[in-house]
Amino acid sequence: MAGNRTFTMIKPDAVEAGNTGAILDQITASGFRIVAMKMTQMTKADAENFYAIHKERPFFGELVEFMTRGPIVAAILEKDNAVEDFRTLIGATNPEDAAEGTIRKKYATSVGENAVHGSDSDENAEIEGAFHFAGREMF
Ligand code: RTP
Ligand code: MG
Repeated sequence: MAGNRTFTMIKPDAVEAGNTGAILDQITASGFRIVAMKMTQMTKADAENFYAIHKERPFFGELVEFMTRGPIVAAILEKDNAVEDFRTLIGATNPEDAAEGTIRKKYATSVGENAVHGSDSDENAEIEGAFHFAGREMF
């Protein structure tokens, strides 16, 4: 069975630190199939739109600044129970609270610079995947 989909970004901190390969390896070793993937850099407008839900939060400006400071790796992933299982794989937002072995525990350096994004619902996975990829880029 094909399963369902989630959307991820390897964030600028993890790309800068050279952790892209190790993170992708952990993702695929955990049973996720890559449906779409690219390296790209978000503009300020892209990040403001992508994170519009957080625009009233005190960390919004910092988040936009961080997410646009260098390239990211964006990907759509497929697995049974993809959204929930991927959130488990990445761990809590704050790496201090993340479980041992999770991607954020291993690679995040702070609550803001936390290495990876994972969609929080099937609906948002669809919206976020469509934000970054055209249909012909999904396989
Ligand atoms: P994400 O959306 O990136 O997968 O992370 P999340 O669901 O675990 O966390 P969320 O509440 O959606 O926050 C989005 C991103 O904003 C940054 N953040 N900074 N300085 C802070 O207190 C703070 N809180 C959140 C993080 O980069 C977080 O992943
Ligand atoms: Mg979130």
